[in-house]
Amino acid sequence: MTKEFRHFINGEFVSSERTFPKYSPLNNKQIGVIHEANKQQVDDAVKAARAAMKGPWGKMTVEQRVAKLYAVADEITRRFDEFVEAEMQDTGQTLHVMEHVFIPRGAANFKIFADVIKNVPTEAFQMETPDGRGAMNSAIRLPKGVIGVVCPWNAPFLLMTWKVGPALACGNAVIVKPSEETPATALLLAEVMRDVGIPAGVYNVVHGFGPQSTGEFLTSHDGVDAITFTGETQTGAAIMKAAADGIRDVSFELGGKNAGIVFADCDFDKAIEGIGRASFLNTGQVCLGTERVYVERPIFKKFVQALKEKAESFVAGDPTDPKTTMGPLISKEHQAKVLSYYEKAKKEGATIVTGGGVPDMSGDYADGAWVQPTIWIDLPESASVIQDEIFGPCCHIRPFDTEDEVIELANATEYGLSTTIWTQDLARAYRMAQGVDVGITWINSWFLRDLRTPFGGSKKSGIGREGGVHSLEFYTELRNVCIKL
Ligand code: NAD
Ligand code: 6OD
Repeated sequence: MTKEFRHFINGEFVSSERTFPKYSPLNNKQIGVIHEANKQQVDDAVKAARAAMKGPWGKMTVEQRVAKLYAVADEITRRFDEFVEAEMQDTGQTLHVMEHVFIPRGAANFKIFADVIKNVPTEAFQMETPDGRGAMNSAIRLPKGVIGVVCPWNAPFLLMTWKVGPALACGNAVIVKPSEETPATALLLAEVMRDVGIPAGVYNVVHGFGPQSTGEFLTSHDGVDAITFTGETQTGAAIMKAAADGIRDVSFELGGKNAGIVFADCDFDKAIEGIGRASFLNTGQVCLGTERVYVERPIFKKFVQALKEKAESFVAGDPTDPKTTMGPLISKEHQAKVLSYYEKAKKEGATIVTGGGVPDMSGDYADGAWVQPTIWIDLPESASVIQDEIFGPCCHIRPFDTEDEVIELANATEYGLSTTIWTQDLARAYRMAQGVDVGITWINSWFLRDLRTPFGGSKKSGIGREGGVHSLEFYTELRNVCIKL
């Protein structure tokens, strides 16, 4: 049955005249129709959000908001299987990653920020004044207003709620623009919001594309007070230009070309497991993933052989089958992009350790967006697969000899999102953490998340930090109140 993905504006599901098809990444068959919001509908959503800020939502106490966000989290958990199924259909990704990472994180994103807002202290200074009576100077936090939330397709529910959770906890209203590839879970969340009694207009969803479509209409709307965006660096630049009109604040989580660094003294099996996840989880479609691996020379050959075995152990297929460990890429278009890099690597002289093409998927899955997990060695650092973010299940591995050398290699990119470092020498690990220019350093781990910590990228990987109290910096306006005593 073909699904219809409509907008959610002012508490109602709304259609558009224009629609476009949604294809399954598993077999490229159409599974739905997505409505494309026009300027008027985006304007309706903005007006609804602005009205909600003046209505009951804007008047709620923190405690009442916190109770509502807990109810949202509990309702997501109650409808867990529906969220898993919807996200699996949109992305083709495995049951395991849905059940253990993406959907539980969606629920957690509401609880963690409800707890943060409940517990964050107010800053206050007692001042002396010439009359001896003094003044009390405090900083109060107010919601920023209407937030435009523009999302990617690679972990749709986790990444959307990572923004919607803190935005609502801080008392804002939101308009979410999901990726045109992944409309489903934003709408399930709309049902949840309605059912737990989040007032109409607080949470709105408008579907469509980016340029000259819904994304651009939203980010250039002067009724949107701030824009939070996760996606490609180039798109971030376009959104920043739109936000410049009206001097609106932006929070950006952008692309990456992250280095994995493995020293000879590492726990070898754990390093293989960790780099295997960092390079191949979610079919390599994780912004924090590792497409460049640097391995200390004494263990280089052994590492390449072991990571090859790891790559070849992935089982592609039906995502609902617990034995499946790798899904397809998001779309045929993205498959063509990733395969074009597989060709470039060949032309640039790579030795292909494993993969390099499309797996043999017979039957219903023959036309899906599948690619093989792929490992290359022997390329110069100037090669395009070492320079460009591919966003596929692939990595290049290169040997290194010294700490200084590997820091220089790791930093030779315009990105600065994350790194994963494997060594048993923690003094060295800390030196490395200071030397590699990234926002997030994992030592003997990867994608181990504590939602209270700052998350974000350096260089062209982002602007600002999200997580814990850091999210409050973006989602609230700090106001200084000075009381003369
Ligand atoms: P994308 O930039 O193509 O699209 C993201 C969203 O922006 C979509 O909703 C799209 O419709 C919208 N958009 C595109 N052009 C727009 C415009 N001109 N104005 C307004 N909206 C516009 O990214 P993607 O392909 O969906 O996602 C993959 C990218 O996201 C990768 O580069 C990845 O590294 C990055 N990413 C980063 C993080 C992080 O935390 N740093 C997390 C996940 C993904
Ligand atoms: O865990 C998170 O909070 C987060 N933003 C993850 C990003 C994953 C990118 O693909």
